[in-house]
Amino acid sequence: MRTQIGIVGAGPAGLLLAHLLHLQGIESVIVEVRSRHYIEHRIRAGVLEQGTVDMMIETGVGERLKREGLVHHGIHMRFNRREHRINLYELTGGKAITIYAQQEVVKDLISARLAAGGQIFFEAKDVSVDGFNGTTPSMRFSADGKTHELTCDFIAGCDGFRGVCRPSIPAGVLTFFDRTYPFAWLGILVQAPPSSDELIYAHSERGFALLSMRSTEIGRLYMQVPADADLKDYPDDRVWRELHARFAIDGDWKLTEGPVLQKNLAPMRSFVAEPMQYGRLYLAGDAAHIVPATGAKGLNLAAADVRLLSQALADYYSSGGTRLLEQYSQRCLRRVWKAQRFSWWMTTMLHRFDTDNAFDQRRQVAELDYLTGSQAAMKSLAENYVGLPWD
Ligand code: RFL
Ligand code: PHB
Repeated sequence: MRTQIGIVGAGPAGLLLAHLLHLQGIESVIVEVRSRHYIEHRIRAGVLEQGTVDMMIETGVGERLKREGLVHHGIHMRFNRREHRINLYELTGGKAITIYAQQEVVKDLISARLAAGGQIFFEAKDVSVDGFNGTTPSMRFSADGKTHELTCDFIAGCDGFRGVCRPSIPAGVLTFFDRTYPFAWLGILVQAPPSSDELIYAHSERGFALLSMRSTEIGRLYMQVPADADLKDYPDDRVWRELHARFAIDGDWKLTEGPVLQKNLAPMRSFVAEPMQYGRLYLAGDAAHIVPATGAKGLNLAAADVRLLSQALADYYSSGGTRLLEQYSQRCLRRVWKAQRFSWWMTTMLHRFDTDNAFDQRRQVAELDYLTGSQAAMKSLAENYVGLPWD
């Protein structure tokens, strides 16, 4: 089997890359370890930046997003039992975020890809990549009971943080930058109308909590728990009790409970691998970098990476030029590091650290107080939150 671009992973990065390449007349094949059903139901991100939304609409995969996505013009910050709204729309000259679940993005991209005759191998086993340090990259995998070898011009490693592409790069080539946090997020999906029209980021002495949603009928709530927390220690009533306490404000606001449809834990980590390329293997999305979810940036960064990669590959196939391919890593990393900084800042401002003393806690509250009282500070948050310009 032969194609132009071999793509490992059918997450947002791999699927969007295949779609953007197709629009430029470039062929690709995607190889994915999980089943279609699994990736179409994996619950993860919810917040799309303005640029990600615009890109989906402009490239013809935004019809359902336009119909079903919830456009939000602001977010709320809660601390000291009070709520403060940040008007993203006004502070950014008319930009917004859209709530549209990652698995819906994945569904839309899979159906567009298959409708265009694209090939995706689901439930592939023993996926490996080879030859990318020379001129003949290849991928091997088994699917449908057969072993396949796919030769290609380039490989795109879009296989997430635990994929095979990054570890296939020889030792010593990449430099890793990382930070782990002493907490994780416990997330619940709730069958009840969200208790706020807009997201609420809550700082409290008991730790961070976040109110988000998936639709007008389904809520999504998160709370900070210790990094080694075990779900069995968090029955629903304990989670609700904790959420009520963390969101509490003076006034008559109430958190509406409902049946918990799903409960999971997500680790918090910052990670960057540099450079994002070796030979003819290009890394994109979580395969190259991870941000703590507090900034809602991971999926959006994956979209920004593959936008640049598709442009660089289009330039290569149309003119033979390699300049954009050579610049790929450097151009991505400028944006990645800004998102790293923002996500780290949001995380450290809002979470409770065991090592914090009373000074640190006062300082955190002062930071939130400054943020919500300063147009300049709110504008800085807003422009990062809705998404920095692509380049
Ligand atoms: P993915 O989505 O992990 O996709 C990688 C795909 O590769 C497959 N794979 C392999 N395939 C073939 N061979 C192998 N050896 C393979 N190994 C793995 C996997 O099965 C998978 O299908 O990476 P991608 O495409 O880079 O996308 C990144 C995003 O998924 C991620 O950054 C976001 O979910 C992060 N994130 C958020 N991002 C946002 O932009 N906005 C948000 O609101 C937001 N909220 C979140 C989040 C992540 C969270 N968790 C669970 C960590 C909230 C949470 C709780
Ligand atoms: C979500 O809705 O899943 C979500 C929202 C905001 C975040 C992270 C996750 O910062």
